[in-house]
Amino acid sequence: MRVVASGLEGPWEVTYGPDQQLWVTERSGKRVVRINPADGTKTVLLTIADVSVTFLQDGLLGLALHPDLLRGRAADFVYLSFTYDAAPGPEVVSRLAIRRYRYDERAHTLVEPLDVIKGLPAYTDHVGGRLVVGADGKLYLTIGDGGSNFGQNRCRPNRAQELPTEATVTARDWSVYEGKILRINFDGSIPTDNPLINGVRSHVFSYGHRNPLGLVVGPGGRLYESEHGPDTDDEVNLIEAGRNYGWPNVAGFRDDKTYAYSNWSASSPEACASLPGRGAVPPSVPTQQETSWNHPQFTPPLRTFFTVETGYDLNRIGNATIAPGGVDVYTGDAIPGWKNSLLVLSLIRGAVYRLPLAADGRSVKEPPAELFRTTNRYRDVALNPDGRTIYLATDPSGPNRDPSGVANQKLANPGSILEFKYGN
Ligand SMILES: [Ca+2]
Ligand SMILES: [Ca+2]
Ligand SMILES: [Ca+2]
Repeated sequence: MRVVASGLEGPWEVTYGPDQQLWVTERSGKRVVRINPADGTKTVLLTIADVSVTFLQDGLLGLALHPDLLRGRAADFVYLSFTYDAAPGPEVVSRLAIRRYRYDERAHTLVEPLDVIKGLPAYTDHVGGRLVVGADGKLYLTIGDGGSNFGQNRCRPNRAQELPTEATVTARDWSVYEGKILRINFDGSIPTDNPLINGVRSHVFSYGHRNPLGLVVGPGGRLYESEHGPDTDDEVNLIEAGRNYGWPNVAGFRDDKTYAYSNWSASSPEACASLPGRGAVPPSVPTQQETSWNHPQFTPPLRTFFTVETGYDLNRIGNATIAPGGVDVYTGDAIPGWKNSLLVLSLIRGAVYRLPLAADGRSVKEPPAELFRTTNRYRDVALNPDGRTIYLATDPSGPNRDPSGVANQKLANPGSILEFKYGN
């Protein structure tokens, strides 16, 4: 392991560019930096003044490079996702946006901002914001459920199962996009071949997501995603058009283990706001077993971290979760046995989990192997095309957990890019 760069303000996306440089967003620093992986030299390409940072999940988030960047095809474009304040005045009304910039290769700056889409939902928890360009030349963006029906937001109805109508699409009311993965044309419009869901075509590609923080394009153009479960059942999913990934009716598999959907906002006759936030779920809150809900498009995960039996000790931090960050697919030949493996990052455990994919990419062959364990929170990953070199971005702060489940706030390499190299 080698520290490539440190002192970064929340590195959130790290992408290996066609210029053999690392392209990094700094979430709270509101900057895009280009880092030379050989010597750690940083060049600030852009600072976005109107990025809004209000808590530990929002700010400057995703970055996706146009497939023709630096190929002389007049498409030197970089796409960024970020939160901004949509209301004038002191109150912050957070929304998510995608903006395009052109990379000026000579000046090493990002210029000519053009908003692709604005007004997407962002709330005070579970923002999402991971952005990729699919093999089909469309933008894919993850949006979290806003933390609705959970913690401080438990009285806010969860909308991950709610679908756009013709009326909301016509009104450009994107608020219903909480808990969705979107598929978007480069100009922000709705692709004409997006799935019809309940008879409506919108930006929605898939739905029923909780806190999707990882998204990557794998072999065959298949999309793999990672998302946080509640206190069990973090998921790794194969994302396909029009599918329903279950949240909040199902966490992980439809197995009635540990999780049942208690809809706090529907509490009656006692209003949710009058209920205590701790302790057992009060009887006024309707609670539904996973198997009492069924949906023809329900799609279970490829793998959970972790599905445990009812009664398992969930009081120790991260006992049945890894809190997944970014995800990537290793497709090289250099590391024996690794070809076509998913690499899933953990925030809470400071580790990377390698999941070997079956030949058709539609299932995971073996249990995960744990790699690169350090006292850090791994936020995102990039792979060098040499197949030997893996870059990991680390959070500047936040909880980590030692193997016995004791929480630890002191991180070994906060706000850094770490390199792990195979062999030599
Ligand atoms: Ca990445
Ligand atoms: Ca799910
Ligand atoms: Ca379950």
